Amino acid sequence: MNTNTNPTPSSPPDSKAASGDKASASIALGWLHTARFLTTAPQLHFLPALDVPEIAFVGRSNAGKSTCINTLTQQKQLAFASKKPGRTQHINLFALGKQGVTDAVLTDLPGYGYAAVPKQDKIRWQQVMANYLVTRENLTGIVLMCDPRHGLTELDEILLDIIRPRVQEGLKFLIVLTKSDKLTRSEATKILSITKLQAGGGEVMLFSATKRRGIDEVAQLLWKWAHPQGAAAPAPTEPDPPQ
Ligand SMILES: Nc1nc2c(ncn2[C@@H]2O[C@H](COP(=O)(O)OP(=O)(O)O)[C@@H](O)[C@H]2O)c(=O)[nH]1
Ligand SMILES: [Mg+2]
Repeated sequence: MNTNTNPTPSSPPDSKAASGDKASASIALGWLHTARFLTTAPQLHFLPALDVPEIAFVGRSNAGKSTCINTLTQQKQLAFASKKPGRTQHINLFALGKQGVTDAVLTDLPGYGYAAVPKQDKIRWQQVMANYLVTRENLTGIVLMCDPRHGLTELDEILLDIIRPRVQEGLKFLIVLTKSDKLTRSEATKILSITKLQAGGGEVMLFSATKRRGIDEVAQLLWKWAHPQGAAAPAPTEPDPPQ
């Protein structure tokens, strides 16, 4: 049996790897918990120019983006989770970093595809988002939230086309399949492999805020994106340096 086919990413088979994973997951989650509101802007040119790594969260309205951000940061109200999709119309920036020293920024981009938003507003927001994704200089990674019961929609595909050139140049990319608690095990396995084919060089992870699945894995990946040199935290898989 190949243990790699296990669709539940939170149960690594090897106990040594598991303890290393636990340590780095707790570093990553501690770091994400430092998230604090930085600024909000209705358009790209109002955003401050920054030189720390920036990770953007994007996705259709109702995909579970706010819930995912709140879960990762372990803060109930950081991103506004709403039963009325389409209401978050600003780009919101959150600073991350211990001791108040910002070493990365999370960006919550407005959800797209909500039917009740007037067409002009939709077009304007698609332009703001495309502009951001193409031109934001310190953008290091993009996390695309997708409700796996709907799969990647036309607007998600447009977004993938927009970011493809930057992904080819090294921009990190992750598709988070949210609400995975709504899927059976075999549905989860299937949608995971289909989405991996569509991800064009990006990673894909199953996630559930309610069942608390995939949290450690996503947190660790974001930490790595923001700390490519492994700064300020021991790499748990490395042997101890000689005394
Ligand atoms: N079952 C389940 N529902 C979720 C999960 N994450 C979000 N939701 C629900 O999906 C809806 C949309 O979530 P929200 O975070 O506001 O989505 P956003 O519009 O993408 O920010 C809300 O009713 C959430 O309670 C999850 O992991 N499991
Ligand atoms: Mg939201």
